[in-house]
Amino acid sequence: MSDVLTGRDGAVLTVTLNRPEKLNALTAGVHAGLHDALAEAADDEIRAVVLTGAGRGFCVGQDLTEFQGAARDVGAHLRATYHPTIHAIRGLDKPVIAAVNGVCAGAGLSLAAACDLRIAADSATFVPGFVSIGLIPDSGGSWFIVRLLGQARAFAFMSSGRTATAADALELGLVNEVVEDAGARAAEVAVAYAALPPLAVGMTKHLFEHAVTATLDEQLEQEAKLQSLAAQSEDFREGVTAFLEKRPPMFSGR
Ligand code: LHQ
Repeated sequence: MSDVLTGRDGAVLTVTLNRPEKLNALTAGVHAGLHDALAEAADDEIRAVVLTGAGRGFCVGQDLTEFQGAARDVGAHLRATYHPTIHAIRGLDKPVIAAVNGVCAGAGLSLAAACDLRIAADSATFVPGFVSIGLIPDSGGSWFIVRLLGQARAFAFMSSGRTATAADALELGLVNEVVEDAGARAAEVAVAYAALPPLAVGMTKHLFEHAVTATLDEQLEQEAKLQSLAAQSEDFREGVTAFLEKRPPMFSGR
């Protein structure tokens, strides 16, 4: 059985980390599967992606047995495996929704934080992980988590090693929603995205990323640039026509 499974349902691609007995700890094999899955997600037919884990875990980060006793260059490992995964998620012109079905730790937390939305099961837990084993947040964890939580709460949480419940995570701003069945809710949200104009959704994703480091003038300019493109799309014409004709729009993605 493959370490990463993909399944298509219409325009939604679900990517499932599949090492349930190890709470979906990340090995070289999982990384390879994840890279292939995210390449599949770039297909124009796919309009939303759900990332989840099999069994009772979402992902507990690096498989520590791979590093045990070995004098590995961790920096090189991060650059070669984790960084392309994070870039692939951020680079996709469509939403990636983490369905956090269970425990989420270390680089698994970074992976969830790299997604556009996080929907947590009420049984999910969030474990900073890194500090408890003498490491610092990696795989974008420091970049994403400070943006989600703000500096004071990001430092307090990530340096504490303290496990956050799903309710804590919601309060911290780490997750968007807490529900009983994260997979079912994420599928519902993904289907809703699939009905929206994909160019506008994708550009909105990139626009908010740009806003994080831009000045007001740079952001106004970026909005003007992307709005010119959006306004040239068939989907903009369809959106306005459907509104005027009082019917639901059908967006083609062009
Ligand atoms: C695991 C793991 C695991 C292997 C559970 N590895 N097997 C570092 C280095 C290099 C490059 C990249 O980045 C990083 C950053 C990282 O991600 S470092 C890793 C950070 N993660 C952790 O430190 C989490 C370690 N795990 C735990 O603290 C616990 O397992 C938690 C609190 C997540 C869950 O506890 P339980 O619910 O009690 O489950 P468990 O501990 O019994 O785990 C179930 C199985 O999964 C068990 O295997 P076994 O064969 O004994 O049943 C664990 O050994 C295995 N597992 N995490 N990261």
